[in-house]
Amino acid sequence: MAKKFFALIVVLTMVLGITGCGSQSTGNQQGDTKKTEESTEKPKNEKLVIGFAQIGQESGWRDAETFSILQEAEKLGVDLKFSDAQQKQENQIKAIRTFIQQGVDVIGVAPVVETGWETVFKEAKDAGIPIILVDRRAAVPEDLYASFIGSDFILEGNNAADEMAKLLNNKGNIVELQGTVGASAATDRMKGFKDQLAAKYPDMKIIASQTGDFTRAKGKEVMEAFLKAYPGQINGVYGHNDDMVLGAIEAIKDAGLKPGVDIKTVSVDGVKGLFEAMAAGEANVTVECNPLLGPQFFKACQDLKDGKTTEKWIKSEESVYRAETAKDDLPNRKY
Ligand code: GYE
Repeated sequence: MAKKFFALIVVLTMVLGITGCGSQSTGNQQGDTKKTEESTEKPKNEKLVIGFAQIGQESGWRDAETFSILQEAEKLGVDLKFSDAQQKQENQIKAIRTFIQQGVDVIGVAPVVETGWETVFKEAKDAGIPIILVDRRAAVPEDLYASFIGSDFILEGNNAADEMAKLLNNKGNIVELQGTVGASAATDRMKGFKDQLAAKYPDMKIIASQTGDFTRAKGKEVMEAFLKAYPGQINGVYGHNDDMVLGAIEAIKDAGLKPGVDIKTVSVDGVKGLFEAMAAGEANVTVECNPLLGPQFFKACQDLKDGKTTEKWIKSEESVYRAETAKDDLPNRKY
């Protein structure tokens, strides 16, 4: 599956002329320049010209989102300038500044962390370029972005806690694998889970909580440390994403325990790998978070270009999936 995905990325990269880092246009720059010389007014792009400042490639979820954006851009014939920030906010800010200089119609950004965006968003606003927040939020005044497209992370955290309570019969010790520190998806998934325990499950305790940066490798590393620090005491692991729990499953097995049985798992995303783990009896629940945001993103871009207003929060519709139905669910999963 991973191979197939990367083969498709390679094909799209060739078709769209996109590089892994930095930003490149997919359109005909010469043609655009000519038009500028001929007309006195600021030229209106006929084609939708979009800049997208992606975070990186930290998880299967992120790869699926990137693929959805690239695929939809190709389908619609969008001139997409795509940048991969390799997890660094400074790279995302640089990319946004480049997009402003290039005069794109709309800028999409998946903010790696929540704070530190105000200055660059203001620059985009002054240049008349709307910002769409994709999949993570930024802590900025509402007039600095047009829409947020994505999930309710607090609700995901609440749902994860309810699922963990069912698995543990309302009682037990939980360790938490946090996402990237300062990312809205991590902050709110942590809060949603914690608040639900406080409100409904007084006998369930988070005994340790540490960041695994949304990656499988770090999820494994942190789980190894938890297993050493709390031998025989961990009843459940809550991961802010599936990749980290897939890493934790390896650590649990290495410690001679049965993941999904001795230590229950609940995580967020709904990637295929986690369904496979559930089907194999090694994971218990995933709270879905939809990464296939390409179609909604470009629809909002087009609306903004056409002078229409878009909803402030374009919410994703999501479900909860459990091990019991994983085998039947697997063939229908799209990411
Ligand atoms: O859950 C995680 C990814 O921002 C919602 O980022 C997204 C999160 C997703 O790395 O797997």
